[in-house]
Amino acid sequence: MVASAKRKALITGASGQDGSYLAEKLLSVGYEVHCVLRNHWFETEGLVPPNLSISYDHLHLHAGSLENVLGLSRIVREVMPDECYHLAGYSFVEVPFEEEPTVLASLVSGTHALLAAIREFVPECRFFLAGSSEMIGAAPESPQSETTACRPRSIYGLSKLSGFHIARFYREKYGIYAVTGILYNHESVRRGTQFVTRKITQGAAAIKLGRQKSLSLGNIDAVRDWGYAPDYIDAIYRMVQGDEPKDFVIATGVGRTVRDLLEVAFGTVGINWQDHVVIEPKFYREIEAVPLIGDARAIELELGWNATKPFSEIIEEMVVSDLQLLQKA
Ligand code: G4F
Repeated sequence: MVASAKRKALITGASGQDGSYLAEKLLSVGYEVHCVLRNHWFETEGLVPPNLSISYDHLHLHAGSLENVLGLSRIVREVMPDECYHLAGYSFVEVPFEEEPTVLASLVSGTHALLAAIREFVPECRFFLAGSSEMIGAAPESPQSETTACRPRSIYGLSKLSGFHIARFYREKYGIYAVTGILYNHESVRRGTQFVTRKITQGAAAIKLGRQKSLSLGNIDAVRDWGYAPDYIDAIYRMVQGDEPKDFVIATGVGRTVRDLLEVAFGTVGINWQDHVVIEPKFYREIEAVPLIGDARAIELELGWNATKPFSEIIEEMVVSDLQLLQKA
């Protein structure tokens, strides 16, 4: 009897929050998982990206980067994936002026290189691009859906919107199954500490343990639609398994302020946040006239997806994890 071949998935950005959860999910459902990691992860023997510590031994690793388009093309040709999940790229919305060319060029040329290689070598491969609510930017309405006009307000948002159009173009012109998830903020214990959720949960934990006295933040009236990262991985997976290639908004539909976040995080450790939070202009960003809140009814209706974890549980889980991490350190 011939064993049936495993489906092969290729993930860029695998060492990040989303990539690492996706790698675990795909392994758990029987995929052969190939990951593109930046060269520096291969330079020191035994160095394992922390987010991949659970799945690392089961992954096939390839050194590559968005800037090395020939390298990306070669990886696609070697792996011949059934599914390609393109999650790599700059993820912080505030891009320093000097880095604008790199952020824009890497996302555009990296997305194009992957799709061009798919078209040439493995046209049946399904392609997913991690888009962002920042593609929509200055929204004319709230909540925003797949039909909301896009007017990015950052180079980051503009680069994601360009990637979205490259994927759409390859779908319409070449018949590639290429889709973009318009992802709103999604958090977990693996979130980077530069993002406001983790900055606050880590800060609350450090203050509770007496390791830190204050926490400096920007605009605490800013509103975001915060969901749970593993839920968003489920949405991404469903999009790639769909009957037809379609782009979807992935969001909870509920907006909260950074103040709400402070209440839950500091409440988890029984501390009054007002006694510790300092507002610093350097972290300030303009507030959107219309808040970025997503309308995910299309993916709920068409793919049966739902957000499962309430905001307060996500933040409590992050605070508890940060307490444990700091106690171990
Ligand atoms: O956590 P943030 O830095 O996330 P942001 O900018 O919304 O971007 C995240 O979500 C996007 C999807 O919607 C992704 F595309 C993107 O890659 C990333 O994952 O900031 C959230 C809010 C902002 O309104 C910011 O002004 O928190 C506000 N904020 C207030 N004080 C702060 C701070 N943000 C940060 N990072 N640090 C502060 O001290």
